[in-house]
Amino acid sequence: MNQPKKYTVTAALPYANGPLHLGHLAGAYLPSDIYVRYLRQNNKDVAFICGSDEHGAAITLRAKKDGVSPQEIVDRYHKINKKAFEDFGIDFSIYHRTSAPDHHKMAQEFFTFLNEKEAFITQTTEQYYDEENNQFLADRYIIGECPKCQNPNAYGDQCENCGSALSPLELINPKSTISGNKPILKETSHWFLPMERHEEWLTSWMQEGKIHGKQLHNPKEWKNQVTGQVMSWINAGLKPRAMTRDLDWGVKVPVENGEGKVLYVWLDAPIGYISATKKWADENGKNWEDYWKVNPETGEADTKLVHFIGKDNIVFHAIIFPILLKERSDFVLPDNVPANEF
Ligand code: B3M
Ligand code: ZN
Repeated sequence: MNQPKKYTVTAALPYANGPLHLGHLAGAYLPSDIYVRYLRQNNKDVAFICGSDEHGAAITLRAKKDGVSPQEIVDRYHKINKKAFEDFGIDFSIYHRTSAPDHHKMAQEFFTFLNEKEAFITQTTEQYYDEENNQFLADRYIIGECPKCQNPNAYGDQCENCGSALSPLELINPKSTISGNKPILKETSHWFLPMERHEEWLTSWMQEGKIHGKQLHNPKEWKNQVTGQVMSWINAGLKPRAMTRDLDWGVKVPVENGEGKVLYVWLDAPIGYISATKKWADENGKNWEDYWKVNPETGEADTKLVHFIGKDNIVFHAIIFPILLKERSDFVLPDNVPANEF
């Protein structure tokens, strides 16, 4: 594999629902900053990308708790966290935010493109519903016992104890985190990413660094914890995963029948890396596509994409987002996903 002309280095977008802690810095931000400083000292062309992740249940639950709007929560913590990174000397090219209109536009264009090429399937399913608050419960709106490790406080989308990706219906003794009540089941329709369609290329990509025989990265450079966790999910059988939610805070679903629904935060947040790169590139006379797309003449990746994350985020950065990037067909895939303990 030839030396890349550019480097696109991303650091996990911290939720803007509270201050950073030293674990965040040690886990993703210091390692990424050290790597970028090394690249810059060697005169490499680097886009070092981060920003606030401003959608999802963590934000709206904090807003409910504080009796303010989600926008007031994210405005407060985007400012605090951006200054904390500056004070600590983490030298991002840009620290953007996913409540920004340009991000909503990029995420909606991404969703519409994938929807038009039928990368999603729509399904009507029964979902847990909090009658007291008239709200469907997904992700962190619902907790229950993890079916894999018996953690009593697993979330509707993930167990942070064993790292399993979950769906709310798998939780044992589920409860609403808003009212504490036992939820009822109610029908709703969503757009699902049929992840099972991608098991074959994901396996070859993860184990050999190859897709359709083309060498993309060196799998020996990946942490065993990352490849091991991805292969355990693939071997357990990937399932369709809902990519939209019945919520009002987030990126509105931009297609027919999307009223009252937003993009799942883990669909929109990684696209935040791309919208942040575009804002930075536009402000610096560069072309963002050079940092995210394959070279249209050669079909080769002229950039190396590296995602620095906490270990809870492996499934999103090494399975879900790569599927979305590959479905776009002209985007590069991550060359590495260094995951650390947060
Ligand atoms: N905000 C999870 C976290 O803060 C999530 C990362 C998004 S990176 C696209 O750990
Ligand atoms: Zn678990």
